[in-house]
Amino acid sequence: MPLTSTHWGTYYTEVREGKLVGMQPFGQDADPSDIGKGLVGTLDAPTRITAPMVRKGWLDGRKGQRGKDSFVEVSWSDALSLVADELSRIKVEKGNQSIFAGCYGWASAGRFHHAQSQIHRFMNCIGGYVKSVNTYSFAAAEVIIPHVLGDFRGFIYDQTSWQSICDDGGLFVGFGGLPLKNAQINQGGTGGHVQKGFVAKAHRAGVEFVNISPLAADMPNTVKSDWLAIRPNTDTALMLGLCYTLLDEGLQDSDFLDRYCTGFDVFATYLHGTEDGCTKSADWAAAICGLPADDIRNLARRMAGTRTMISLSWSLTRQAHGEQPMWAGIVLAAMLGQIGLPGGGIGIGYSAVNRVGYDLNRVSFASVPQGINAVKEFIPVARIADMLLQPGSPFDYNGGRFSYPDIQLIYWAGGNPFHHHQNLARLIRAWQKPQTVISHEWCWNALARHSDIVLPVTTPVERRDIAMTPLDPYLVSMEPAIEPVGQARDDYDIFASLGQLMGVEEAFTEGRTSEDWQRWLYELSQQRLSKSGVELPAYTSFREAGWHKLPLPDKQNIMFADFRRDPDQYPLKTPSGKIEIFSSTVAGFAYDDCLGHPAWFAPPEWLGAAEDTYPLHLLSNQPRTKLHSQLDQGPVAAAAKIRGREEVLMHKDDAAARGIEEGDIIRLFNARGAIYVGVRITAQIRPGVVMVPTGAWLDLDKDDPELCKHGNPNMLAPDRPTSKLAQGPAAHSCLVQAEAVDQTCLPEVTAFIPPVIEKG
Ligand SMILES: Nc1nc2c(c(=O)[nH]1)N[C@H]1C(S)=C(S)[C@@H](COP(=O)(O)OP(=O)(O)OC[C@H]3O[C@@H](n4cnc5c(=O)[nH]c(N)nc54)[C@H](O)[C@@H]3O)O[C@H]1N2
Ligand SMILES: Nc1nc2c(c(=O)[nH]1)N[C@H]1C(S)=C(S)[C@@H](COP(=O)(O)OP(=O)(O)OC[C@H]3O[C@@H](n4cnc5c(=O)[nH]c(N)nc54)[C@H](O)[C@@H]3O)O[C@H]1N2
Ligand SMILES: [Mo]
Repeated sequence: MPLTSTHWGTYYTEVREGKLVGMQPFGQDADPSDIGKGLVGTLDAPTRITAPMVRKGWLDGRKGQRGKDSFVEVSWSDALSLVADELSRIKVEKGNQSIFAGCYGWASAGRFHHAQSQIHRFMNCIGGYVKSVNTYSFAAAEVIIPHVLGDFRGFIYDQTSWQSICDDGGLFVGFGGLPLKNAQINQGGTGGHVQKGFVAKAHRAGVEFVNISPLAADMPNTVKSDWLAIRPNTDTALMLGLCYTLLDEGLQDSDFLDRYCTGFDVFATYLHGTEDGCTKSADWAAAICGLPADDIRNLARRMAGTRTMISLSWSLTRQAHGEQPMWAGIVLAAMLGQIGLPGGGIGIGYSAVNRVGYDLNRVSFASVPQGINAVKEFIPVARIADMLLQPGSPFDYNGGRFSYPDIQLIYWAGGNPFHHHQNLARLIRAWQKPQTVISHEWCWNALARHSDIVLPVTTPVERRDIAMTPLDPYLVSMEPAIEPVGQARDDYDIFASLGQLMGVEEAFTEGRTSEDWQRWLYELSQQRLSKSGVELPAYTSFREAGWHKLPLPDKQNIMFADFRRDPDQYPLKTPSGKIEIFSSTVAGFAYDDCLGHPAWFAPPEWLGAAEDTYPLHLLSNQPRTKLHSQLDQGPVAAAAKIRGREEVLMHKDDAAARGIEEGDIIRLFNARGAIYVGVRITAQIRPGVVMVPTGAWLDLDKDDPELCKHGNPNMLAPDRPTSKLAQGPAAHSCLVQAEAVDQTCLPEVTAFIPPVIEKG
């Protein structure tokens, strides 16, 4: 059976009569994910886009509305001419700075057919595009942490290894828990899932776990853990209460603070409330985060008394002031003085993806060269609706002041903004502004439906590729399982054809076929790895073998070990070379929503500000049965739905108070919109908190553009930046109300019924 690689693992593809009928686990994977089975039945389902499509209203002189119109099927040659002519026209009339191809998104695994790499290379060939910076995953961390630790990207996949925690750790404190459901994923693929095994091993080795989360399930029940059911978005207050307790009881490591940090004195003044008159004591924190003050004091003492790893979940960044829990968590770890020691210190995102805490050799694989973008305009990734609605308006970002470009054409490949963005009703309004929207998709999700021209693409199981990523030791030769469905083409071939029409074919392809590129990428990687002492088999041997595992290092990674050993020789890349508890750079930006040291800011929406209208805090976590919106149309995601709708976890008291019962479809709503979701009642969530996983394909009611019948939580989440510093997304700061509805007249779910298509 041919092998394939996905972001959720490596599988053998089982094919019968030209159809994919099974995804069999790869023998090397001790803990394979079921998500892959979600592909079965989707490839040629009605949701598949089988030919190029043009929105009817766009063809008829730009009438109608994106997202509501029918489509006209056209030939590839007509579709490509339309796209090339439109790109050329906009370039001439408005310039490349009016083309947005910042198109964020995960696309698919595979080093060559990576949609983002392809589109950005192509756009650079035709004169550039407005890009986006940072990610939806952890934008706030990407911007604040370089000020505090000197780097972010360098550290994120360099966390102290699980093996070190097993050998030397005593206590693991997870702010945002340790959600194993998320470790099913690894960007670019994985040959083996390791988090579950590591967590079990640490537990057997005697490491104790504390789950700080509104959700009990954020810690695997295989480890006995203390559950501190914190109010959402109050981790910074809890951390400050812990810091204050350490200081008050003389438990801080003053030598560490002196030698490795700067600015503790300013922070201590803040803890004591010298200026604002507010002592950040455990009692103060308790009132904010809804936990007993004694539990906070006890946790501080326990942390100071044992080797402690503080893990900060990436989700903490996706809330208002998401910079603060990252910074405060680092400062808390600095006060404990264990940064750079085996098994302790600070960690970011254990179990957020499979890679974190997995000892790997640092290797650098070749990737598709991106060329140079001649356009300098950019946006922080989550400011897309602001950009479309307010061209020319200024915005702050990391100390700079910029302005939003005036976008006339959007070109998207490999992401789904109607999955990832917040306040979707607002995005849809903003999305009507540009003259033209072009996308490459394989399925009729909301992105495809909201495009003017949709070009149908292949999926990874319909093309050859190589999975190789520095985030996993396995290289996988991805072999096609089936022929491309309908007229689907690879992103690369589409851009090569457009290149031909626009006179940049040679620049884009460099005369290489897909196969030539893959060999080129592999052999260049082979040369690079060889220089660092890692040998790869010859290209043809690798293809024949199907996969190759890189050797694992024989030493455990301990983040900041060098810095700890010799801070003069291995300074951090901060202005002081030390951990910046106070950053004069950030203070110098003079932002009212991000000071020079970590601080508590009450979010605009949280339980502390909840009133009768919207008394519940909505979290929208990563879904356990899919990756974002990918494979929501498949059988694995379907099995977790309640009568075809996304689930909501709700505390039994909140359900009882509203006359809601297990399995009911209910309406969640706020001023931004409403969704229908199916109820799962539990005692394992903090009362007052509801959780709807992300990923349900947007399915707007035809009479109510603010109602999603299928349960997409981004109808409710706010489109509000974390702060002026990072301008990151803040989905997790969201208040809602829930109500029972008449179960006998629910609107039909239509998410998976394709739009009306006319033959051209
Ligand atoms: N409320 C809320 N919202 C969130 C989050 C949250 O926690 N709460 N999390 C955020 C986070 S962390 C992230 S990373 C984002 C994720 O947001 P995205 O990465 O945008 O979500 P995906 O559904 O993975 O979108 C990938 C798209 O690429 C398409 N695709 C797959 N393979 C190919 C290919 O080969 N070629 C082309 N052209 N297309 C392809 C898929 O069909 C899919 O539509 O969501 C963010 N949104
Ligand atoms: N199965 C699956 N796994 C995935 C993904 C997926 O779509 N599906 N997406 C991948 C991607 S792109 C990313 S970026 C990572 C993200 O990884 P994370 O950011 O870790 O993912 P989340 O599930 O959003 O959040 C983790 C937990 O944090 C808790 N939490 C939320 N808000 C708060 C808070 O204010 N305080 C505290 N203490 N806890 C809080 C939630 O209960 C949640 O279960 O996941 C990756 N893994
Ligand atoms: Mo993410």
